[in-house]
This record gives sequence, C-alpha cells and structure tokens, in this order.
Amino acid sequence: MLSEAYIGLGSNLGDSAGNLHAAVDMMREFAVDIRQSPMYRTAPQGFSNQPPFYNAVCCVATVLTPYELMDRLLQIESELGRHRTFRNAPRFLDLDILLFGPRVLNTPPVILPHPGMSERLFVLKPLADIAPHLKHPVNGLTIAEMLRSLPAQSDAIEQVEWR
Ligand code: PH2
Ligand code: MG
Ligand code: MG
Repeated sequence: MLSEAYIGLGSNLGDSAGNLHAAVDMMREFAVDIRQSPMYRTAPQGFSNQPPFYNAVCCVATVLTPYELMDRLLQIESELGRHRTFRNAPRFLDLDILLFGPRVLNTPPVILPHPGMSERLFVLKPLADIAPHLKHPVNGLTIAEMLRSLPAQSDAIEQVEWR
C-alpha cells in the first residue's frame, strides 16, 4: 500500500541548492509521484549565527513504513556529507518527515507530525505551496491556516530557482 509522506529539506553548508536537488533524485529509489515545492532561501530560525538555509518540501508516495523511510532519509543525509555535531548545527542536508498520511506517532526518533513544523515559516511556506488544504492530523488546521497564524516575518524568506 502506498502512503503519502511530506518531507522537509534543508541545507546551509556546501552547495545547498545542489544538495536539495541531489536528495530529491536519491528519493526516487524508494518513492514515486514526487512533487516538489519551490525552493526558498531562508533566515536561520533558532540558532541564528549561521549561514542562510535553502529549504523546500516534497510530497512522495512510498510503500515504506515511517521507520523505514526515516532510515532511508538518514542514509541520504550521510551520503551527501552530513556529520552530526551539535543540535541545530549548520548542515549539508537535513531531511525531516513532516507528515506521513494521517499518522500520529511518538516513538523517537520518529515523531509525527514533526513537532517543529507549526512554528516554522521555512516549512509551512513551501508546504502551503503544494498542499494548502492538507489538514494537520492533530490540530485540525489546514496548512494555509497554520501559515496565516505565524507572526509576519517578511524578510525571512525569498524564492530561488531549483537547479
Ligand atoms: N533547520 C533547523 C533550525 N533552523 N532554519 C531554517 N531557516 N531552515 C532550516 O531548515 C532550519 C532552521 C533545524 O533542523
Ligand atoms: Mg530539521
Ligand atoms: Mg533532521
């Protein structure tokens, strides 16, 4: 059975746009019907003293379980050069499962929906581009509604070309 998963992509080291592109290509090994959001350059949220991020979201259909999908995403992260240092450190590539169908799971490291997504412009903006009417399975709001409820941060995000 195919499940629909939304994956957040981020990078702020090396060729960030290239890393996001390469990551999507590598997902084709275990996912079909991949839809990509526009790519954005975004101001770092949280730990702010680091380079700007490139962020995007993609929607995939996969036969994998959330745990298997997470393993495959971690493999892609390490193949594309991520070394884990400290939490929220600059990274070549970060791939987070945001939503996995309507699944709600609290089995770390797999926590669904992704606990940070509600506050994150760099997630909600690209997600709203491809799935504005999708409902968050816990709070019942659509992605467009969640995006509208964020404080205005007009200078924090700028669309760039996929390349
Ligand atoms: N990821 C984080 C912390 N802060 N800020 C932006 N703009 N983009 C990210 O992907 C990001 C972040 C932790 O994963
Ligand atoms: Mg992350
Ligand atoms: Mg991550």
